[in-house]
Amino acid sequence: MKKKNLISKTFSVLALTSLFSMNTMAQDKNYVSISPTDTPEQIIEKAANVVPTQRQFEWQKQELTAFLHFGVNTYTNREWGDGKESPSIFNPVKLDAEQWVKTLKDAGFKCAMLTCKHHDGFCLWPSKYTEHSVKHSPWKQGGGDVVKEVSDACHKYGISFGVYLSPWDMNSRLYGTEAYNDFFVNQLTELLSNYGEVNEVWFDGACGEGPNGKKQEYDFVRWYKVIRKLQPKAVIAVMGPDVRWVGTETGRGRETEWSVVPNDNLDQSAIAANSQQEMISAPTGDMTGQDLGSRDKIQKAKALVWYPAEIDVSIRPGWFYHETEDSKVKTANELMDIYFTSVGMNGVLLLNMPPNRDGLLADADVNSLSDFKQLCQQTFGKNLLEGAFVKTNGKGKSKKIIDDNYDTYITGSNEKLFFEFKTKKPITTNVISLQEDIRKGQRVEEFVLECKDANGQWNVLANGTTIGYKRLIKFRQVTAKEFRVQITKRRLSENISEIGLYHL
Ligand code: FUL
Repeated sequence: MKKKNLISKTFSVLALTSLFSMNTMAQDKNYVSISPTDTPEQIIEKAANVVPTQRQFEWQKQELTAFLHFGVNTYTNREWGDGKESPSIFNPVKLDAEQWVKTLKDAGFKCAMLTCKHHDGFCLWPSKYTEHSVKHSPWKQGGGDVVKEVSDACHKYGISFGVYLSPWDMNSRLYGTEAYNDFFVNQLTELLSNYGEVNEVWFDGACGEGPNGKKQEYDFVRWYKVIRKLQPKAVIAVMGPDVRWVGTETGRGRETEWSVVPNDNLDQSAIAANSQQEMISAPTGDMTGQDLGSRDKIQKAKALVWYPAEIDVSIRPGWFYHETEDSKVKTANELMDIYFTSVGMNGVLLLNMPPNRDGLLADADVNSLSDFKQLCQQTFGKNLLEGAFVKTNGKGKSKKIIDDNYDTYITGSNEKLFFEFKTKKPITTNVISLQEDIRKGQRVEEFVLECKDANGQWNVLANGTTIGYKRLIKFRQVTAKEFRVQITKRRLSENISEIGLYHL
């Protein structure tokens, strides 16, 4: 069956998803409807043909993105404020947004996202629509604008800028009324009009009002339309249609992470409820929610959508800066583990780096991030397969798979792909990296890495399920000259961009 016939042009299951049709950049579509008459094989083929929008692809390629949690909580030493804080407590006398952004840029981060307004409602920019902002703080005699300083620094250093604007607002009198949606749109419009290009907008699902608290119906679709109009390149994350919250704040994605999931996962109230889970906790081992996009799951779907995972975690136990946590900053090795379980599990890492009361990133955080960068460089600076002789499905020809260029790829057609690598000298390795060209869909379901021992026997070193944009696996260290990677299960002909072996 031809791909074109498989893609419904009349998808309109939810108001939310109708927004996808506003995307004019896409090649193929990032959603598909499932018809009751589709066979199981047709559904798998449909899933394999769902692709990211251009903005989703650009977002995914970043790999490393950062959160900057900063605001009145930095001064009250709390994680959640109450909206009653006096703006007079906000006084970051040494604030240097260039230090924040340069630290991130030097460490390889591609985006900085500022908490422009957290749940306490305090605005880091002089919003016209509230008095609860920097304009009534002593900082720069009320003439300062943190959003401007951070966005200017991002544009100067060439990384993208993201906006966190909390839907829950404990300060606004309007919260709980229909007028709050107008207020919110006004604030969003300020942020998306006055600070240059914005590449991500983050809507948090958290709300601690409780059963007797205020109830606010958020007019999400209206908000999304404002974003699409003012900043068409921005992805809308978490309570939004483009990027999915991975489901924990531990830095761990899923071993099997499908970016194509049933549309049912876009249920906004369910996402909101889940985001109230513990902030930093070890993986529970509970498999609930572990399977989002398996063959079984998608068979029951009404529609499928490209909805990739973002993994948010803080470099410290809390999201905001607390001096008592200076000794609890994650080490470079811990950050590397997180890199493996986020970026290495087909996700984008959103690492929080909270500035302190002076308005600077603390030494402990800066040092740890720079050690992490060094470790990344040492580990991934050079593909140990570089210069190896490569055979694809038994034939020696293309080196596209080890050319360090994501844009060149090899497609498995009738036969599943297998690659054999022979290095000039023995290499010592314990890490594999694999990448699919996701612009053609996510297709690999299982793969295996082997090496040839001294007796000419192939031994399994690692196996995995999904690859997606990137899959990293650490395995027992070996020294050998011959390696083999086989794609053992796939949804449709796979497109492999890169394979690398490394040593950590
Ligand atoms: C949560 C919030 O409640 C936290 O304070 C933090 O902003 C985190 C990223 O999201 O839902």
